[in-house]
Amino acid sequence: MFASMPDTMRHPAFFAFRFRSLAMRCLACTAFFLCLTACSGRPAAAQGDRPPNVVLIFADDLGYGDIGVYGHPTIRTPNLDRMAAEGMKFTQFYVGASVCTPSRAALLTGRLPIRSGMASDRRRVLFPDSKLGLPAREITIAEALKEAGYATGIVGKWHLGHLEPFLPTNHGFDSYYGIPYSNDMDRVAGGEWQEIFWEPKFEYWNVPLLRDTEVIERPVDQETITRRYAQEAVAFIRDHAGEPFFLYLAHTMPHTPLFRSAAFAGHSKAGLYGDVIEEIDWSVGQVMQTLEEEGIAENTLVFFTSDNGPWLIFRTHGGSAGLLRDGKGTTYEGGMRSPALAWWPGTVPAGAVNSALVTAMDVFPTVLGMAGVPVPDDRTIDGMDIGNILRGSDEDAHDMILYYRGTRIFAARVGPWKAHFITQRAYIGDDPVSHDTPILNHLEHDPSERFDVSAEHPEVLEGIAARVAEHQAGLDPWPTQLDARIEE
Ligand SMILES: [Ca+2]
Repeated sequence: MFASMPDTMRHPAFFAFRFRSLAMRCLACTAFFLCLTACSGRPAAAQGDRPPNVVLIFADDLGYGDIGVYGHPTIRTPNLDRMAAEGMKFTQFYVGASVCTPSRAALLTGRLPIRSGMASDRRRVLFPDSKLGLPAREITIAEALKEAGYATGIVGKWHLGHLEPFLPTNHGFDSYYGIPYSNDMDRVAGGEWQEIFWEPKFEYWNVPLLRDTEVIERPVDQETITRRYAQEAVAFIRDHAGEPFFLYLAHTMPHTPLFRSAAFAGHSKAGLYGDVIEEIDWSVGQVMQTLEEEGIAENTLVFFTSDNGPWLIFRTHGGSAGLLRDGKGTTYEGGMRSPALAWWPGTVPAGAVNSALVTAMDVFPTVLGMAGVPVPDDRTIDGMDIGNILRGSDEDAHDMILYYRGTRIFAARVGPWKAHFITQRAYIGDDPVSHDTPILNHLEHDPSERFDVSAEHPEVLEGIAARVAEHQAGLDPWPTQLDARIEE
């Protein structure tokens, strides 16, 4: 739609003005929604030439096996299950890294973390003493959509730099409500490891809650955080229902320490972890219900996924990757394959199950494509526009998935075949093991990565190695931003 507009009409201020004046006119009617419907002669949801809204919901450390529609036997997730029943469920969706910071960078920029400097072999994520964050040269989804007149908001965990130059409001978001890094950082009290995580009190962690760039609560009351994120998300949607918007709802949970509000205490058969997931599921329902009440569900893509796999060292507080091997921190499937659901009534076909190889980095070019925003051509974008897949095409997206750990490629998948060049457990303290003959798994026959078939398929290994070498020859890494610490 933007191509045919005069330049002044493409300016964000124009959109703000246009929609403000529309809202003023509609307030004269008895109800804003009725006005939109009656004045245009069609439902508000079918505002034909308006680009779609995007709600991107990102759970933290939620595993592939942790929700009902992905097979968990006792965690009940009726709202996520509804997203799948009325939308699309992906079974081979990959994130850009198996830990928070690089995974979030990949999601928001469409690029492998090594290209943005958000990968390191020393410090895998940002910490409260980190000096840097996502470089200003990176373009986030929010920045790109803001240029096209979208209202942009983030509710939740950022983890791409907690100092002001790196905060969301300096990366394209109009508003920010949330925590700047993980909820287990900056611990100031409590006893033994087991004790503090098994009987957590939020006062043990001096984690701040920010509104835009101001700390409004410290330590943040983590018991109510999921509920408050839902309230903020609902308010954002209601405030911006009359204009295109992008909402990034990045949950703090179920990253340990686990907290849920009183209403969800004892809610799940699956214990505390189940309570936490069921509250997140409730929050997803709040988002869907609000979109429906505002009459904009049919003009909104809701996409749900998780930043990395379950944190298995936390046992029953750490979730499950289902039949996938291992979890957070590793380059096994359980670390980097996440549940992913797309819901967009009338556009994404209902009840679709898609096994195409797709990645979190695809979100960037896909939503830009929907918004009519050109994908930046001055840098490598690793994601692909999967708009056709979301509309039901059975075409393939990627044929290769790279499993980086820090700055090194530990494994690569081409088609169904995955070669492990290096393997390492997540947090147990053992060293990486390089394999002279890489381990080879056929992921579609052997999703749990149990059977090494390298001896039978040397030509497959050669093919994968050649593809990786080609990737590395064209790589444009950016110096790591994760190692620098604030001077004491
Ligand atoms: Ca995480």
